[in-house]
Amino acid sequence: MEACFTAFDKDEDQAININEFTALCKALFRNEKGKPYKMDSQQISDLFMIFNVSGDGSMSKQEFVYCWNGWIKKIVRPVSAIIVVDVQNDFISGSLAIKNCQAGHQGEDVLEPINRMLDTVPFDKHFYSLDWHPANHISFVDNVHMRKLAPESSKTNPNDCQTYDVVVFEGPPKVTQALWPAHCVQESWGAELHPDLKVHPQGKQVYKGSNPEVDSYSAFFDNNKISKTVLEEMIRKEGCTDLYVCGIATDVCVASTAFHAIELGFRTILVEDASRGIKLDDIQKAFERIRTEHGLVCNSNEVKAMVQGRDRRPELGVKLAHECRKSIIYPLKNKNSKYNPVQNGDVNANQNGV
Ligand code: VGL
Ligand code: ZN
Repeated sequence: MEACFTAFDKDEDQAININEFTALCKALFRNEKGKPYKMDSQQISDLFMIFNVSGDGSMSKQEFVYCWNGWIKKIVRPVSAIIVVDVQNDFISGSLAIKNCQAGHQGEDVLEPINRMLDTVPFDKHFYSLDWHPANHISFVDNVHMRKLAPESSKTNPNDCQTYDVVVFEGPPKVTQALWPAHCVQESWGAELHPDLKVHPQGKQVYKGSNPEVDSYSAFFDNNKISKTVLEEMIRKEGCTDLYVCGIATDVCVASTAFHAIELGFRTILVEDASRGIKLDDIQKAFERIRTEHGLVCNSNEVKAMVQGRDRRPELGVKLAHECRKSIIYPLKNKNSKYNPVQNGDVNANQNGV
């Protein structure tokens, strides 16, 4: 910490100004070959404002200590987990084999990149989610007769309902549901992880979708966000900062897991070539949303350097800084301050330390 502070405090005024912070960002955010990532000055000054808590225009030693512990240290030494989503027989060669869906992806194509990452990347933790439905599950098209359809549903007669239709069930609670062929029925062959998928000896399995009345695309929460799985708790207990999400289906369970990971504050990386999906449009939309929410979409061969902290992406630095901002209590508005965080619209919420 000391050495870093001294190295970047070029003018030796015991504080880091915006120019010194710019040099720090340039040193911090580099690819594995040592080349700095391009960052615009707005991006850098937004980051600077987060850690210049007092808003006086320079980062004091005390402010730097927070920046070091909460941000720099984690960027240099992230704690990483891989979340392998639903690599189960039914999605590859069973009742919901995604090769029959619009994108024409082959589910088995996830196996090589996932296994290669498991073999070569030193993830700190390994998680495998399993879609795990009871036979009377709400998402199965053959079960549509079991529940009342709401008047506003696209189809109100169960006899008209087909696979992939999106219907509304009366409930209560009312629930919008896509209809799928029966899949991943608990204890069946289709629900087993694919036999060629490497299962890490310390890997943890997370079961989802076992409540007959609610579907669960994400490995964190059900689709109504009423109940959660054990995943978040396990990840927090391990102190993971970075989550690498991959598997099947990119635009359904992988995307939903990644969105929740971002929402929960984790630096989130969707591994594109280690995932296969259902609809091309939805896959692209998912990638765009991940990027706008300061997650990352990347390739399996880029993962090792990121996990080792040799390739450090500004996008993930920004995400972590936003999380830091949530836990900093900013001083109330000070009219004399040159860089007042309160003047920045979206920092406003922090006046009360929220
Ligand atoms: C999934 C549809 C239904 C998935 C699960 O794993 O992406 N898709 N249930
Ligand atoms: Zn399912």
